[in-house]
Amino acid sequence: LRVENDLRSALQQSAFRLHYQPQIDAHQQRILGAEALLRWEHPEKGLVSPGCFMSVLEESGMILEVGSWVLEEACRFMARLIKEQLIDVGEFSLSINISPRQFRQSDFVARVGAAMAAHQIPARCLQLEITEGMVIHDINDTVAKMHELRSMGLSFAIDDFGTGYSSLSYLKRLPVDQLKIDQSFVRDCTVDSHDAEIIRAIIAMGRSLNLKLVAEGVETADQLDFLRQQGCHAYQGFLFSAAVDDESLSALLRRSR
Ligand code: G
Ligand code: G
Ligand code: MN
Ligand code: NA
Repeated sequence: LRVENDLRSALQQSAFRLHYQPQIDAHQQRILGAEALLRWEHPEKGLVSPGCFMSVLEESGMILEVGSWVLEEACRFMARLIKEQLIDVGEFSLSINISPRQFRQSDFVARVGAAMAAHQIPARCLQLEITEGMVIHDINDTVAKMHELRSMGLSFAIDDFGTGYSSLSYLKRLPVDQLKIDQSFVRDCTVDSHDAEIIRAIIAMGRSLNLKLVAEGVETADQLDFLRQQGCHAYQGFLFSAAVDDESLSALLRRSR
């Protein structure tokens, strides 16, 4: 309850920030996009990551307001990247995490459309990250909304892939473009044959469904080598960069042009 109240003040006082983690082509050092990651600038604790408060936002319903802010802020930033010609439209996409409750809002599709229109950004610049857990609530509604958003031009990634209740039949029905291999499998993939096999299986399955594969939490060149050999397309992780603020991402993009 204490945290809930603190989060409400944070909303009122505009204490939320978005940081951005670059997504890199596994075969060449090229920035393909970035994932927007929420941060709370806490007066005493400094920057707080959502691991500590996402469940409170979700359970209290505050995620609807915070999620709207994230969408708005991400679109605003994307518009700036386009205006400053730091990216090429069609070659860079910004990924936004969407919580189950947010996705279930009846007017979610319209909200996304309105945010893009307000900032005049093309839909193909945006990707939405959803989790496998989202699907079990109501697969028909989820699939219908995904088709609508995709017909507008947005793309979808399944986040934390491999950690949820993924079944092949669900995956086949979902209009997704990308699977994000969870960092729990990447961490020990060069030393643990079990994790290596799971990654091989995810990549083989994803490729056979024509999906793009993005590995998360890549920290070492050995991990990247392994992933590349297995056919992974792109990665995020400390090896290239942690999530950074808007100015730092702009600087990274400027340097890479
Ligand atoms: O940045 P960090 O690794 O601490 O993020 C922890 C988790 O919080 C991530 O797995 C991510 O999916 C989730 N998350 C981060 N930002 C957002 C956001 O803007 N909205 C939602 N719904 N989840 C987020
Ligand atoms: O969306 P998701 O819940 O997967 O968010 C990824 C989280 O992992 C973020 O909180 C981010 O800060 C963190 N992260 C990003 N890159 C790395 C990395 O290379 N190693 C580790 N340990 N964590 C990372
Ligand atoms: Mn994510
Ligand atoms: Na993830």
